[in-house]
Amino acid sequence: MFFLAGLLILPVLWLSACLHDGNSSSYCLPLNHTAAVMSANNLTSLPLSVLNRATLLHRNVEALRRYMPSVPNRAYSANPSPKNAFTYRLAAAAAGKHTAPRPPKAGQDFWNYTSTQLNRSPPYLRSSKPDSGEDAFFATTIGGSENHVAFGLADGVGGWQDSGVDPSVFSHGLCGLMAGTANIDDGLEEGNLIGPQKLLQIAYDAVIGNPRIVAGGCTASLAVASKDGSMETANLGDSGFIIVGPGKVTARSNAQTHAFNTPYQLSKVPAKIQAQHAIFGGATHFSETPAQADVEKHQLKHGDIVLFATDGVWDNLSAQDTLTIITKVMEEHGYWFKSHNFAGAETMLNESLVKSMPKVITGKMEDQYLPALLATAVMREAKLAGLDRRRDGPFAREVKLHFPQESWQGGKPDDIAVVVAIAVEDVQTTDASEKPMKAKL
Ligand SMILES: *[C@@H]1O[C@H](CO)[C@@H](O)[C@H](O)[C@H]1NC(C)=O
Ligand SMILES: *[C@@H]1O[C@H](CO)[C@@H](O)[C@H](O)[C@H]1NC(C)=O
Ligand SMILES: *[C@@H]1O[C@H](CO)[C@@H](O)[C@H](O)[C@H]1NC(C)=O
Ligand SMILES: *[C@@H]1O[C@H](CO)[C@@H](O)[C@H](O)[C@H]1NC(C)=O
Ligand SMILES: CC(=O)N[C@H]1CO[C@H](CO)[C@@H](O)[C@@H]1O
Repeated sequence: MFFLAGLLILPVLWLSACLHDGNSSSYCLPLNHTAAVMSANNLTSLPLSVLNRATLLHRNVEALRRYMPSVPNRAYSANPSPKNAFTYRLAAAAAGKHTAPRPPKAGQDFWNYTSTQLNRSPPYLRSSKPDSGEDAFFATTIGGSENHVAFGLADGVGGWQDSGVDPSVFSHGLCGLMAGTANIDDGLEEGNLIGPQKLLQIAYDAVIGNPRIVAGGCTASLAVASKDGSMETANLGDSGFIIVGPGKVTARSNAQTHAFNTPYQLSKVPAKIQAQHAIFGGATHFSETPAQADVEKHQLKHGDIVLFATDGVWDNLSAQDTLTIITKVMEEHGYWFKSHNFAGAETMLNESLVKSMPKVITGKMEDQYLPALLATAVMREAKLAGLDRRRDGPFAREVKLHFPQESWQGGKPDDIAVVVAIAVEDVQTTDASEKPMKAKL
């Protein structure tokens, strides 16, 4: 995987290799993005000749970079001006609808990720079925850049079970493909950051084209956040996100629904099922496309928290409930504090504490890693709210509104997934890549 990423960084030279050596079409394979994603999942399926050729090219380009720096001016400036740049700390937490509440355990109930950790293996975070049920999630750097991340989630549409289809295959497949696609994306080299809608489209096309994913559907909600703290989101259906600054929710997504409990959804309806429905009638399968996702741009500030969750959370917790949970964690650990010692005082961010969050996660830190603390706290509260039949969550209120004859008291049992990203703005001195160059000059 790592190797292939290196190979894909240089599309221009790769293309020229394609042209010069012309006749072997297999040389050009990685240029096709869909094909590249598929082969990234199975490196051994790339012909040996391609791999050897790629190694050679990769080495030559490294050599070129070293001896022919494209921006020589910066190397001469005695004191390059420091720039601020964002990096990201992330975590996911999940609970299947049938798992009883339990103390959260790393690798089972929550997973951590940073954009700043080198040589991680596996290179990106993605959900697998037994841990999160039909809800799926992912988090990854974009093309290995510590300043750019993509993350989000998808909620498998449960109704597919009636057709004998496992709804988790679609949602986990989609998230895995988004993670893999973003992780090897080479656009940054040319200054083109892939957007969340494009990422969703590529993964969706791959799911539709994948014969192993027979049918299914899911909602999708994701973001791409970058070096300058700008973030673009794409949201389709009733999963969604909030952005939280010290003491307040600064933005939230809108749910897209056709009707009560029927979210916008991506789906794959096999011809056989379509024909059956045409003849015998039956469930209507809604089928939106990534083009119908809500796309928004947001500017993050140092310490901002972006929290994505599936409807297993939003049916149970309002944005305000979620803020209360977040506030408790942030204050308990000293990340937020009250500006003065009186009630109603403004909430402030401990900027240096946020900056000191670990860049590399080791086993011992997991319990205190802030994004994981936040994700697990929200996941657990949603789970408990769901189990608490006396609590009237948003879902229960909606049921009462639409079906007053139902004596519904609690939430509906559902899978839960939460993804948290914290933006960390830090002074960047010089690029690491400039160091060897300076040494030579
Ligand atoms: C890219 O690869 C995919 C999968 O192999 C294939 O379906 C598609 O036609 C290819 N596209 C181009 C432009 O070659
Ligand atoms: C990878 O590709 C090889 C060769 O085509 C095949 O034998 C193997 O089963 C594939 N593995 C997976 C996990 O798809
Ligand atoms: C921020 O946190 C650090 C480390 O816990 C602490 O030493 C410092 O006093 C805090 N700053 C403020 C303004 O609370
Ligand atoms: C909250 O979601 C949980 C999990 O989906 C579900 O079990 C519960 O019923 C929901 N709770 C409420 C109050 O909606
Ligand atoms: C349980 C878990 O997810 N642990 C991971 C935390 O992050 C480090 C660094 O990415 C991984 O090595 C651990 O496996």
